[in-house]
Amino acid sequence: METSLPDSPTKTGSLWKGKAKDVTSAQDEFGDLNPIITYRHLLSQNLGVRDPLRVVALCDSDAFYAACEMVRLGVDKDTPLVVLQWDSIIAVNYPARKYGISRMDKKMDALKRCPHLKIVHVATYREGETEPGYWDEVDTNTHKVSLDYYRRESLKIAAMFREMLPGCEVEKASIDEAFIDFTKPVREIILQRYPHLAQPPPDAPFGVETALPPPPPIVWDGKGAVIPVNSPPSEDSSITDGQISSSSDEPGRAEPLDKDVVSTWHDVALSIGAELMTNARDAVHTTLGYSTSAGIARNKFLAKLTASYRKPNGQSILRNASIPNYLRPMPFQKIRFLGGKLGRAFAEEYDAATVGDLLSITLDEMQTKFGESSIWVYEILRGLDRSEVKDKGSTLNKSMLASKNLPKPITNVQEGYRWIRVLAAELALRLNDARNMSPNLWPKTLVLHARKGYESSRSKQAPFPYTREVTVDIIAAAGDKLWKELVGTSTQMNVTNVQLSFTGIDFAEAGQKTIEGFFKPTSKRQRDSAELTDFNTQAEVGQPESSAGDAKEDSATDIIVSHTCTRCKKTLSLNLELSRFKDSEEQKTAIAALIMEHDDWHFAQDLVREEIPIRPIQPSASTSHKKTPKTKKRRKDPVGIERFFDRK
Ligand code: DCP
Ligand code: CA
Repeated sequence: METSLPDSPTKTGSLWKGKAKDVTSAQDEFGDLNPIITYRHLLSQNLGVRDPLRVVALCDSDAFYAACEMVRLGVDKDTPLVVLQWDSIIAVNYPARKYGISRMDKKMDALKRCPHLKIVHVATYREGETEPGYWDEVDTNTHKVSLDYYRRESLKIAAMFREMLPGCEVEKASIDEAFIDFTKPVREIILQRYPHLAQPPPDAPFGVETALPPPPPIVWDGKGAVIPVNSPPSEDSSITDGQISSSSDEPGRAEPLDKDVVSTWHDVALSIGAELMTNARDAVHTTLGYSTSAGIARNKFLAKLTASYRKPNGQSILRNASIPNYLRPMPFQKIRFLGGKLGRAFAEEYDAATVGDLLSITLDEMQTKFGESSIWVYEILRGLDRSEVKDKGSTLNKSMLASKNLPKPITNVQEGYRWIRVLAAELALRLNDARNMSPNLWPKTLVLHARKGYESSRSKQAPFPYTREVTVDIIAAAGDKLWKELVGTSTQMNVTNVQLSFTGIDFAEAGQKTIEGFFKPTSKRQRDSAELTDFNTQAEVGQPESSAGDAKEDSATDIIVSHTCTRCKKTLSLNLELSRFKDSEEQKTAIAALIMEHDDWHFAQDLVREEIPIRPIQPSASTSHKKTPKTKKRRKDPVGIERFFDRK
């Protein structure tokens, strides 16, 4: 979309003026770093990822889990603190990092380095408890880690960004990171501050296609560290997690400015993005107590690389002009997705270590050796990333998973029930958290996975009926049922990982607001879709069809419910003497109990006749996970770049 005009005014202010050779190579290698920005670019509403005024930030919380614990405990900001998960340190606050403590250390080693270190073990679910807690004694054999508190704090931070940054797109990228697209509000602010740009002057030679006049000087002070154009990152920089970070203790310190590099309108846009980012980060700090670090650049990939240039509590800006010297010395294997097999293959193939080493490889050559999709690598090495910042805040999280690796494997059926209860507690808490925002969320399916050693897992699933209150008991009862099915007649097993998950989470519609919705569909079609196949049954109703669709949460007092089992065709009726049931919840529980009881009866019958239609987990490794030919799908061998990624 960018327009190149031969005699554009900004052309004379080229970043690469006087360095003809550099102009060619940098522009070739890194795309158009100084595109001509016209009135049309500024006045267009929606230029998307090709917008030459695009401003994206990545904001990452500093020492996040440790910061959450500091907020919870109200400890002083200078107290060294680490968060422990069993024996391993998973988060280290910055005061503790001064003692040389890192995430890889063991608790005892960390204490040797800093005897007054505050050590907090992450919250855990303890068997029999419905809420996670911080206990004096934790044991991986009986407890399960809970990250719920960190998730909640993370949601608060994202909500504050959304509130503070109207018009920005905010995409939560991980538990402590968010991408923010500032392009839209930045464009509005440019137009407010420089109203003469609202339309091209009457003598503009190309109308809206005329380039904007030269930008005003930019005051970068207080906006963050501007990554230098001409010098590579300073000596004390180190690269962690694919990002260059500096050991500077001066958060927000600006680099000396590159005097000979002319500012562009994109720089103006970056500086405005930086102002907005600073305000939002300050709000998070003062209101919620979390310090963050941000990187601001032309796209997501570069914003992420920039975010850890100054940490903690820092903000860094990568001007387009600084991209070449910032990227060239970077070890490419530190870039996300280039750390594994693929990165090693590139390193070997081209005897290369840095991004600069790979820039001479043509796209053709790369694609011949690594497949068509390696265009992705080709572009990333050049700092090009066209991925959008997408606010998924309003999109529903379709699933929730509670998982436990079992250092002490489950060896008998009873132990399975215990773990299912622990996992059910986590799911109940997470679903109810989500229901605080959207009260009618309905996880339509409950899935139980069990894995033995390194074998692929086996699973069972069943529809999960809508209930207004989803308690640990309800989930555990449904989970127990799946466990029963999964283990079948086995008395011995060796399960090393167990997972319980909700999938197909959706908003329940009016007619499905309670389980009653299952029992009083209005039509055949609705009846067919009102599966309750958890119990291999189909619901039927003795209610006049006309009023059946109007189910309200508490208005089920006059419903007559019956239920036909698809296995034996027996009709189970809940004899509704109205006075027996206080409310619809009780009715619901009663019918569910009736069905479960009936299903249990079938289960017992099957056991006696050994007719259980599922395969038990066998203790023997050689036979247990063989799939029947029917279910076995032949996996296509990976081709091209896919060869370098492990299938999970
Ligand atoms: N985390 C974890 N195990 C890892 C990496 C991270 O449990 N191997 C958790 C703990 C971290 C949180 O995720 O607090 C965020 O991870 P970061 O990599 O962003 O690390 P921090 O936020 O702790 O530190 P930094 O200030 O370097 O971002
Ligand atoms: Ca972080």
